[in-house]
Amino acid sequence: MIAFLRTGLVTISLSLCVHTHAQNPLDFGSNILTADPSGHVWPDGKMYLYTSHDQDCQPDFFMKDWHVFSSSDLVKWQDHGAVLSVDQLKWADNFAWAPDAAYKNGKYYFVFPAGTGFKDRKNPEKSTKWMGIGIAESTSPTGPFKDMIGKPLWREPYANDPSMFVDDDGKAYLYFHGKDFDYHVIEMADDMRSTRGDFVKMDMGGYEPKMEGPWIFKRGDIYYFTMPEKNRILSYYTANSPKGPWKYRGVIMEEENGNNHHSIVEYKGQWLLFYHRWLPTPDSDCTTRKKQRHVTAEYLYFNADGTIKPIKRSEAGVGDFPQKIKQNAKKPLTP
Ligand code: FUB
Repeated sequence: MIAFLRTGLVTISLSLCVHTHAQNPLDFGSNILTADPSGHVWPDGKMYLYTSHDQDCQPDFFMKDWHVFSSSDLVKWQDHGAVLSVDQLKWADNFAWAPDAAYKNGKYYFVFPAGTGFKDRKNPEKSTKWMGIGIAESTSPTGPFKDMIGKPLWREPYANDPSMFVDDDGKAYLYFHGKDFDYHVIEMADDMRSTRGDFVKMDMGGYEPKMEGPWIFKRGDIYYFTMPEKNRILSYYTANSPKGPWKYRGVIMEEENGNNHHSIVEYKGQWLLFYHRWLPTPDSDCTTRKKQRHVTAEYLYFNADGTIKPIKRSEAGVGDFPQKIKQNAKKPLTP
C-alpha cells in the first residue's frame, strides 16, 4: 500500500513538474486561437506579440481581427484585446492575416494585410480575391490603432504578409511577398503613411525562395532575412544591407504539418523564435479540422560566425525564461 502511494505521489509530482514547465503553446489566459506572431520589444521593456486571430473552424482563412499580447517573463501574458478589425477598414472586409508592428517618430505603427472577395479554388478564373497592405497608428503599443490614410498603401501589385524593419539610421523598410510568391521590399516615407521609391524584387543570391511570412532583423552588422520557405521550412539568408543582395545560409526549423509563420527577436539578452504550430485542440467544436493554430516559442542560438543553430520544436519552449535570464545575468561577459 505504501509502495503504491509512493508511486502515485511520484507520478503526480512528475506530471505537475512536466505541466509547469511545458510552455508551448504560450498561455494567453484563454482558449483564443492565434497565429502569425510578430515579436517586438518596445521602450517600456516589455515583450509584445502581435498576432492574427483564427476563428474556430474558419473557412479558407477568413479572419477578422488582430490581437496584441504582452509579457515581462514570457510565461505570464496579458491579452490586450483586438487592436484592429477589418470592420474598421473602408477598403477590406476579410483576410486579417499576418501583421507586424514598428516604432518610429515616437509612434507605434501596425502593418497588416487585408482584403476582400473570394478565392475559387476549383475555378481560379472565377476568383475575385484581392489583398493589400494597410498601416495604422497609435500612441500606445496596445492600440487602439487607427487607419489614418483610409486606404491600402497601394493597390497594385498584390501584396501579403508585411514585415516592417526600422534600421539604426531610422529608415523603415517594408517587406512582403507579392506576385508569384516572390519577396519584395519598398522603403517607407518618413511620415510612415506612404512609400518612397520602387518595389524591389530582392536578389536572393541565385535562389528563388517562394511563399510567405518574411522577417528581418539585424545582429551586429549582419542583416538576417528569414522566412517559412514554401510556407513550411524556416530558412534564412544574410546580407550587409537591408535590401540585400542576400546569401542563403540554411534551415532553422524543418517543416511539420502546415504553415508556420514566425518572428525572431532578442529579449533580455536571449534570442527567441516565435512561431505557430497546428496542434490538437480538445476545446474545439470543429468537426472538419482536428488541428488548429497556436502560438509557440523556442530559444534561438547563434554560432560564433553568426550562423543560426537549427531548432527543434519542443513542449517546454521558453517556460524557464525567468530562471534563464537570472543565470545569464550571473555569467561573466565574454570579450
Ligand atoms: O494567417 C493567415 C496566413 O497563413 C498568413 O498570412 C500566412 O503567413 C500563413 O500563416
